[in-house]
Amino acid sequence: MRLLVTGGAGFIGSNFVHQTVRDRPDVTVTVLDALTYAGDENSLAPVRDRITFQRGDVTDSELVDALVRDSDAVIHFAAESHNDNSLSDPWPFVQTNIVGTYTLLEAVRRHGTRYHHISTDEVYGDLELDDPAKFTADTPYNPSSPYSSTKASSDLLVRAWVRSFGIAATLSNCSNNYGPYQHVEKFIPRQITNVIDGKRPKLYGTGENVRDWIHVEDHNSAVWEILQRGKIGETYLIGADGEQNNKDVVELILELTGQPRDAYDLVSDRPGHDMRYAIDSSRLRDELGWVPRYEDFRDGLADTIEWYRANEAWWRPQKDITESKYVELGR
Ligand code: NAD
Ligand code: TDX
Repeated sequence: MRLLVTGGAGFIGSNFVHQTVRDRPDVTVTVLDALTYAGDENSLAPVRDRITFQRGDVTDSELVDALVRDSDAVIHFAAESHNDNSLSDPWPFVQTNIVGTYTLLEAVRRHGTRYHHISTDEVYGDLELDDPAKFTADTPYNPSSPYSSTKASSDLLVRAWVRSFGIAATLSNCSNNYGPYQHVEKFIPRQITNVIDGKRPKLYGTGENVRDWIHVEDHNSAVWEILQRGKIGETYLIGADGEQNNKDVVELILELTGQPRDAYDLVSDRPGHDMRYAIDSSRLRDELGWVPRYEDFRDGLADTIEWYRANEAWWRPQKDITESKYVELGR
Protein backbone atom coordinates (compact mmCIF):
# COMPACT_ATOMS: atom_id res chain seq x y z
CA MET A 1 0.00 0.00 0.00
CA ARG A 2 1.21 3.51 -0.88
CA LEU A 3 0.20 5.80 1.98
CA LEU A 4 0.25 9.59 1.96
CA VAL A 5 0.50 11.02 5.49
CA THR A 6 -0.13 14.76 5.80
CA GLY A 7 1.29 16.47 8.88
CA GLY A 8 3.74 13.60 9.36
CA ALA A 9 6.37 15.88 10.93
CA GLY A 10 3.99 16.87 13.74
CA PHE A 11 3.33 15.11 17.04
CA ILE A 12 0.74 12.47 16.19
CA GLY A 13 1.72 12.17 12.52
CA SER A 14 5.39 11.46 13.27
CA ASN A 15 4.44 8.81 15.83
CA PHE A 16 2.09 7.31 13.22
CA VAL A 17 4.94 7.16 10.69
CA HIS A 18 7.31 5.53 13.21
CA GLN A 19 4.67 2.94 14.12
CA THR A 20 3.86 2.22 10.47
CA VAL A 21 7.49 1.79 9.39
CA ARG A 22 8.13 -0.43 12.44
CA ASP A 23 5.05 -2.68 12.14
CA ARG A 24 4.04 -2.66 8.45
CA PRO A 25 6.91 -3.31 6.05
CA ASP A 26 4.41 -3.67 3.16
CA VAL A 27 3.44 0.01 3.42
CA THR A 28 5.29 2.76 1.51
CA VAL A 29 5.02 6.09 3.33
CA THR A 30 5.14 9.56 1.79
CA VAL A 31 4.90 12.48 4.21
CA LEU A 32 3.53 15.86 3.09
CA ASP A 33 4.28 18.55 5.66
CA ALA A 34 4.74 22.33 5.45
CA LEU A 35 7.14 22.33 8.43
CA THR A 36 5.36 25.16 10.20
CA TYR A 37 6.60 26.11 13.68
CA ALA A 38 4.87 22.87 14.83
CA GLY A 39 6.56 20.54 12.35
CA ASP A 40 10.07 19.23 12.80
CA GLU A 41 11.92 16.99 10.35
CA ASN A 42 14.00 15.73 13.30
CA SER A 43 10.87 13.97 14.53
CA LEU A 44 11.24 11.71 11.49
CA ALA A 45 15.02 11.20 11.85
CA PRO A 46 14.75 7.57 13.09
CA VAL A 47 12.84 6.55 9.91
CA ARG A 48 14.11 9.15 7.45
CA ASP A 49 15.77 6.66 5.06
CA ARG A 50 12.63 4.49 4.93
CA ILE A 51 10.11 7.15 3.83
CA THR A 52 9.72 9.90 1.23
CA PHE A 53 9.46 13.40 2.65
CA GLN A 54 7.85 16.20 0.65
CA ARG A 55 7.85 19.66 2.13
CA GLY A 56 4.70 21.45 1.00
CA ASP A 57 1.33 22.88 1.90
CA VAL A 58 -1.96 20.98 1.96
CA THR A 59 -3.60 24.00 0.31
CA ASP A 60 -1.31 23.67 -2.74
CA SER A 61 -3.74 21.92 -5.09
CA GLU A 62 -1.21 21.01 -7.80
CA LEU A 63 1.18 19.39 -5.38
CA VAL A 64 -1.63 17.66 -3.49
CA ASP A 65 -3.11 16.35 -6.74
CA ALA A 66 0.22 14.82 -7.83
CA LEU A 67 0.80 13.16 -4.46
CA VAL A 68 -2.75 11.83 -4.13
CA ARG A 69 -2.63 10.46 -7.70
CA ASP A 70 0.33 8.30 -6.68
CA SER A 71 -1.22 7.05 -3.41
CA ASP A 72 -3.66 4.28 -2.46
CA ALA A 73 -4.75 6.00 0.75
CA VAL A 74 -4.39 9.34 2.53
CA ILE A 75 -4.30 9.93 6.29
CA HIS A 76 -4.88 13.61 6.92
CA PHE A 77 -3.23 14.73 10.17
CA ALA A 78 -1.97 18.17 9.05
CA ALA A 79 -3.64 21.01 10.93
CA GLU A 80 -3.08 24.07 12.98
CA SER A 81 -3.65 22.36 16.32
CA HIS A 82 -3.24 24.72 19.28
CA ASN A 83 -6.28 26.40 20.85
CA ASP A 84 -4.30 29.28 22.39
CA ASN A 85 -2.81 30.17 18.99
CA SER A 86 -6.27 30.10 17.40
CA LEU A 87 -7.41 32.75 19.89
CA SER A 88 -4.48 35.02 19.00
CA ASP A 89 -4.73 34.56 15.20
CA PRO A 90 -7.51 32.40 13.71
CA TRP A 91 -6.61 32.89 10.02
CA PRO A 92 -4.05 30.06 9.60
CA PHE A 93 -6.63 27.72 11.18
CA VAL A 94 -9.24 28.64 8.57
CA GLN A 95 -6.70 28.29 5.79
CA THR A 96 -5.04 25.01 6.77
CA ASN A 97 -7.89 23.21 8.53
CA ILE A 98 -10.74 24.14 6.19
CA VAL A 99 -9.15 25.00 2.82
CA GLY A 100 -6.46 22.31 3.26
CA THR A 101 -9.09 19.63 3.88
CA TYR A 102 -11.12 20.86 0.91
CA THR A 103 -8.01 20.62 -1.30
CA LEU A 104 -7.37 17.02 -0.25
CA LEU A 105 -11.01 16.03 -0.67
CA GLU A 106 -11.08 17.33 -4.23
CA ALA A 107 -7.91 15.39 -5.11
CA VAL A 108 -9.29 12.24 -3.48
CA ARG A 109 -12.53 12.69 -5.45
CA ARG A 110 -10.63 13.00 -8.76
CA HIS A 111 -8.46 9.95 -8.14
CA GLY A 112 -10.82 7.64 -6.18
CA THR A 113 -8.34 7.39 -3.29
CA ARG A 114 -9.24 6.03 0.17
CA TYR A 115 -9.19 8.89 2.72
CA HIS A 116 -9.08 8.94 6.52
CA HIS A 117 -9.76 12.20 8.33
CA ILE A 118 -8.16 12.86 11.72
CA SER A 119 -10.26 15.02 13.98
CA THR A 120 -10.86 15.89 17.60
CA ASP A 121 -13.44 15.47 20.34
CA GLU A 122 -13.47 19.28 20.67
CA VAL A 123 -15.98 19.49 17.80
CA TYR A 124 -18.65 18.43 20.31
CA GLY A 125 -18.06 21.38 22.65
CA ASP A 126 -17.75 20.57 26.34
CA LEU A 127 -19.51 18.72 29.16
CA GLU A 128 -20.23 19.78 32.74
CA LEU A 129 -18.04 18.19 35.39
CA ASP A 130 -20.97 16.31 36.95
CA ASP A 131 -22.61 15.25 33.66
CA PRO A 132 -22.68 11.43 33.40
CA ALA A 133 -22.74 11.76 29.57
CA LYS A 134 -19.81 11.15 27.25
CA PHE A 135 -19.44 12.17 23.60
CA THR A 136 -20.69 9.72 20.97
CA ALA A 137 -20.83 10.03 17.18
CA ASP A 138 -24.43 11.24 17.62
CA THR A 139 -23.54 14.17 19.91
CA PRO A 140 -24.43 17.45 18.12
CA TYR A 141 -21.51 19.58 16.96
CA ASN A 142 -21.01 22.63 19.21
CA PRO A 143 -17.38 23.82 18.94
CA SER A 144 -16.14 26.62 21.20
CA SER A 145 -12.86 27.94 19.79
CA PRO A 146 -11.58 29.04 16.39
CA TYR A 147 -9.48 25.82 16.39
CA SER A 148 -12.37 23.47 17.14
CA SER A 149 -14.76 25.28 14.82
CA THR A 150 -12.35 24.89 11.89
CA LYS A 151 -11.92 21.19 12.72
CA ALA A 152 -15.72 20.85 12.88
CA SER A 153 -15.97 22.58 9.49
CA SER A 154 -13.46 20.18 7.99
CA ASP A 155 -15.39 17.17 9.36
CA LEU A 156 -18.58 18.47 7.76
CA LEU A 157 -16.81 18.85 4.41
CA VAL A 158 -15.72 15.20 4.61
CA ARG A 159 -19.24 14.00 5.42
CA ALA A 160 -20.69 16.03 2.53
CA TRP A 161 -18.08 14.67 0.09
CA VAL A 162 -18.99 11.12 1.15
CA ARG A 163 -22.69 11.69 0.63
CA SER A 164 -22.63 13.90 -2.47
CA PHE A 165 -19.61 12.51 -4.33
CA GLY A 166 -19.28 9.02 -2.87
CA ILE A 167 -15.65 9.34 -1.77
CA ALA A 168 -14.32 6.42 0.30
CA ALA A 169 -13.72 8.26 3.56
CA THR A 170 -13.79 7.50 7.29
CA LEU A 171 -13.44 9.96 10.18
CA SER A 172 -12.10 9.70 13.70
CA ASN A 173 -12.47 12.13 16.60
CA CYS A 174 -9.91 11.51 19.29
CA SER A 175 -9.42 12.88 22.81
CA ASN A 176 -6.24 14.55 24.16
CA ASN A 177 -3.04 12.73 23.19
CA TYR A 178 0.21 12.55 25.13
CA GLY A 179 3.56 10.92 24.41
CA PRO A 180 6.90 11.62 22.69
CA TYR A 181 7.45 14.39 20.10
CA GLN A 182 4.60 16.61 21.36
CA HIS A 183 5.32 20.32 20.96
CA VAL A 184 6.23 22.14 24.20
CA GLU A 185 3.31 24.54 23.73
CA LYS A 186 0.90 21.75 24.78
CA PHE A 187 -0.08 21.17 28.39
CA ILE A 188 1.86 18.04 29.39
CA PRO A 189 5.17 18.78 27.58
CA ARG A 190 5.02 22.40 28.72
CA GLN A 191 4.83 21.36 32.36
CA ILE A 192 7.44 18.57 32.07
CA THR A 193 9.95 20.91 30.41
CA ASN A 194 9.17 23.68 32.90
CA VAL A 195 10.06 21.32 35.73
CA ILE A 196 13.25 20.21 33.92
CA ASP A 197 14.13 23.92 33.65
CA GLY A 198 13.47 24.51 37.35
CA LYS A 199 10.31 26.54 36.58
CA ARG A 200 6.88 26.05 38.11
CA PRO A 201 4.07 24.43 36.07
CA LYS A 202 1.26 26.80 35.02
CA LEU A 203 -2.36 25.82 35.51
CA TYR A 204 -5.07 27.79 33.74
CA GLY A 205 -7.90 29.03 35.96
CA THR A 206 -8.55 26.71 38.88
CA GLY A 207 -7.16 23.58 37.20
CA GLU A 208 -10.53 21.82 37.42
CA ASN A 209 -10.91 21.32 33.65
CA VAL A 210 -10.96 17.66 32.64
CA ARG A 211 -9.31 16.10 29.60
CA ASP A 212 -9.64 12.44 28.50
CA TRP A 213 -6.00 11.41 28.00
CA ILE A 214 -4.88 8.75 25.52
CA HIS A 215 -1.35 7.68 24.62
CA VAL A 216 -0.47 8.63 21.05
CA GLU A 217 0.39 4.97 20.21
CA ASP A 218 -3.15 3.96 21.13
CA HIS A 219 -4.63 6.73 18.98
CA ASN A 220 -2.55 5.54 16.04
CA SER A 221 -3.35 1.84 16.49
CA ALA A 222 -7.03 2.84 16.32
CA VAL A 223 -6.40 4.80 13.12
CA TRP A 224 -4.91 1.69 11.52
CA GLU A 225 -7.94 -0.41 12.55
CA ILE A 226 -10.28 2.17 11.01
CA LEU A 227 -8.25 2.47 7.82
CA GLN A 228 -8.32 -1.29 7.31
CA ARG A 229 -11.73 -2.29 8.61
CA GLY A 230 -13.76 0.87 9.22
CA LYS A 231 -17.09 1.31 7.46
CA ILE A 232 -16.98 3.96 4.71
CA GLY A 233 -18.74 7.16 5.76
CA GLU A 234 -18.54 6.23 9.45
CA THR A 235 -17.24 8.35 12.33
CA TYR A 236 -15.33 6.58 15.10
CA LEU A 237 -14.60 8.21 18.46
CA ILE A 238 -11.20 7.27 19.87
CA GLY A 239 -10.61 7.40 23.61
CA ALA A 240 -9.13 5.25 26.38
CA ASP A 241 -11.26 6.20 29.45
CA GLY A 242 -8.49 8.51 30.68
CA GLU A 243 -10.38 11.38 32.32
CA GLN A 244 -8.20 13.48 34.63
CA ASN A 245 -8.43 17.06 35.77
CA ASN A 246 -5.49 19.34 34.94
CA LYS A 247 -4.58 19.84 38.60
CA ASP A 248 -4.22 16.08 39.15
CA VAL A 249 -2.03 15.80 36.03
CA VAL A 250 0.28 18.60 37.20
CA GLU A 251 0.49 17.09 40.69
CA LEU A 252 1.41 13.73 39.18
CA ILE A 253 4.14 15.31 37.02
CA LEU A 254 5.53 17.02 40.14
CA GLU A 255 5.41 13.78 42.13
CA LEU A 256 7.09 11.75 39.35
CA THR A 257 9.86 14.36 39.08
CA GLY A 258 10.48 14.45 42.84
CA GLN A 259 9.00 17.92 43.44
CA PRO A 260 6.47 19.01 46.09
CA ARG A 261 2.96 18.35 44.72
CA ASP A 262 1.90 21.97 45.27
CA ALA A 263 4.87 23.58 43.44
CA TYR A 264 2.74 25.03 40.61
CA ASP A 265 1.20 28.45 39.79
CA LEU A 266 -2.41 29.25 38.90
CA VAL A 267 -2.44 31.64 35.95
CA SER A 268 -5.20 33.48 34.08
CA ASP A 269 -7.70 31.25 32.31
CA ARG A 270 -7.99 30.59 28.56
CA PRO A 271 -10.96 32.55 27.14
CA GLY A 272 -13.85 30.19 26.35
CA HIS A 273 -11.97 27.32 28.05
CA ASP A 274 -13.87 24.04 27.59
CA MET A 275 -14.61 22.42 30.95
CA ARG A 276 -14.62 18.71 30.22
CA TYR A 277 -14.19 16.24 27.36
CA ALA A 278 -15.10 12.54 27.67
CA ILE A 279 -15.23 9.92 24.92
CA ASP A 280 -17.48 6.90 24.55
CA SER A 281 -15.37 4.68 22.27
CA SER A 282 -17.67 1.65 22.33
CA ARG A 283 -18.28 1.62 18.55
CA LEU A 284 -14.54 1.32 17.92
CA ARG A 285 -14.17 -1.37 20.58
CA ASP A 286 -17.32 -3.35 19.71
CA GLU A 287 -17.23 -3.14 15.90
CA LEU A 288 -13.49 -3.19 15.27
CA GLY A 289 -12.24 -4.93 18.42
CA TRP A 290 -9.77 -2.13 19.23
CA VAL A 291 -8.28 -2.00 22.74
CA PRO A 292 -5.77 0.52 24.12
CA ARG A 293 -2.41 -0.78 25.31
CA TYR A 294 -1.50 2.10 27.63
CA GLU A 295 -4.11 1.63 30.33
CA ASP A 296 -2.05 3.06 33.20
CA PHE A 297 -1.77 6.84 32.80
CA ARG A 298 0.84 7.06 35.55
CA ASP A 299 3.17 4.65 33.69
CA GLY A 300 2.56 6.36 30.34
CA LEU A 301 3.29 9.75 31.89
CA ALA A 302 6.45 8.46 33.58
CA ASP A 303 7.69 7.15 30.17
CA THR A 304 6.87 10.52 28.60
CA ILE A 305 8.81 12.41 31.29
CA GLU A 306 11.79 10.10 30.63
CA TRP A 307 11.50 10.79 26.89
CA TYR A 308 11.64 14.59 27.43
CA ARG A 309 14.63 14.19 29.77
CA ALA A 310 16.46 12.06 27.18
CA ASN A 311 15.57 14.23 24.18
CA GLU A 312 16.28 17.76 25.31
CA ALA A 313 18.05 18.49 21.99
CA TRP A 314 14.71 17.90 20.23
CA TRP A 315 12.59 20.32 22.30
CA ARG A 316 15.11 22.89 23.53
CA PRO A 317 15.07 25.09 20.36
CA GLN A 318 11.29 25.63 20.80
CA LYS A 319 11.17 26.26 24.53
CA ASP A 320 12.07 29.95 24.93
CA ILE A 321 10.09 31.16 21.94
CA THR A 322 7.04 29.22 23.15
CA GLU A 323 7.29 30.61 26.68
CA SER A 324 7.70 34.15 25.36
CA LYS A 325 4.35 33.76 23.54
CA TYR A 326 2.77 32.70 26.84
CA VAL A 327 4.27 35.72 28.62
CA GLU A 328 2.46 37.97 26.12
CA LEU A 329 -0.81 36.17 26.91
CA GLY A 330 -0.24 36.41 30.66
CA ARG A 331 -0.35 32.61 30.91
P1 NAD B 1 0.90 19.27 15.50
O1 NAD B 1 0.62 20.73 15.57
O2 NAD B 1 1.91 18.67 16.40
O3 NAD B 1 1.33 18.88 14.01
C1 NAD B 1 0.72 19.43 12.88
C2 NAD B 1 1.61 19.17 11.66
O4 NAD B 1 0.93 19.67 10.51
C3 NAD B 1 2.97 19.87 11.73
O5 NAD B 1 4.00 19.00 11.33
C4 NAD B 1 2.82 21.03 10.74
O6 NAD B 1 4.05 21.42 10.13
C5 NAD B 1 1.85 20.44 9.73
N1 NAD B 1 1.09 21.47 9.02
C6 NAD B 1 0.45 22.55 9.55
N2 NAD B 1 -0.10 23.28 8.57
C7 NAD B 1 0.18 22.66 7.40
C8 NAD B 1 -0.14 22.92 6.03
N3 NAD B 1 -0.86 24.01 5.70
N4 NAD B 1 0.31 22.07 5.11
C9 NAD B 1 1.04 20.98 5.44
N5 NAD B 1 1.38 20.68 6.71
C10 NAD B 1 0.95 21.51 7.67
O7 NAD B 1 -0.52 18.56 15.67
P2 NAD B 1 -0.90 17.17 16.34
O8 NAD B 1 -1.14 17.38 17.78
O9 NAD B 1 0.03 16.13 15.89
O10 NAD B 1 -2.33 16.93 15.67
C11 NAD B 1 -2.45 16.19 14.45
C12 NAD B 1 -3.91 16.04 14.10
O11 NAD B 1 -4.60 15.38 15.15
C13 NAD B 1 -4.63 17.37 13.90
O12 NAD B 1 -5.53 17.23 12.83
C14 NAD B 1 -5.37 17.58 15.21
O13 NAD B 1 -6.54 18.36 15.02
C15 NAD B 1 -5.71 16.16 15.57
N6 NAD B 1 -5.91 15.86 17.00
C16 NAD B 1 -4.93 16.18 17.91
C17 NAD B 1 -5.10 15.84 19.25
C18 NAD B 1 -4.03 16.14 20.28
O14 NAD B 1 -4.25 15.88 21.46
N7 NAD B 1 -2.86 16.66 19.90
C19 NAD B 1 -6.25 15.19 19.64
C20 NAD B 1 -7.24 14.89 18.70
C21 NAD B 1 -7.04 15.21 17.38
O1 TDX C 1 0.07 25.78 30.30
C1 TDX C 1 -1.06 25.27 30.22
N1 TDX C 1 -1.82 25.16 31.35
C2 TDX C 1 -3.07 24.61 31.35
O2 TDX C 1 -3.71 24.53 32.41
C3 TDX C 1 -1.59 24.77 28.97
C4 TDX C 1 -0.79 24.87 27.70
C5 TDX C 1 -2.84 24.19 28.99
N2 TDX C 1 -3.57 24.12 30.14
C6 TDX C 1 -4.88 23.44 30.13
C7 TDX C 1 -5.83 23.81 29.03
C8 TDX C 1 -6.60 22.51 28.81
O3 TDX C 1 -7.64 22.40 29.77
O4 TDX C 1 -4.58 22.04 29.93
C9 TDX C 1 -5.58 21.42 29.10
C10 TDX C 1 -4.89 20.87 27.85
O5 TDX C 1 -4.47 21.98 27.07
P1 TDX C 1 -3.80 21.79 25.61
O6 TDX C 1 -2.63 20.90 25.70
O7 TDX C 1 -3.64 23.14 25.02
O8 TDX C 1 -4.92 20.94 24.86
P2 TDX C 1 -6.48 21.21 24.51
O9 TDX C 1 -6.80 22.64 24.43
O10 TDX C 1 -7.30 20.34 25.42
O11 TDX C 1 -6.52 20.60 23.01
C11 TDX C 1 -5.80 19.38 22.71
O12 TDX C 1 -6.66 18.28 22.63
C12 TDX C 1 -7.51 18.22 21.53
C13 TDX C 1 -5.00 19.52 21.42
O13 TDX C 1 -4.13 20.63 21.52
C14 TDX C 1 -5.90 19.63 20.24
O14 TDX C 1 -5.15 19.65 19.03
C15 TDX C 1 -6.81 18.44 20.22
O15 TDX C 1 -7.75 18.57 19.21
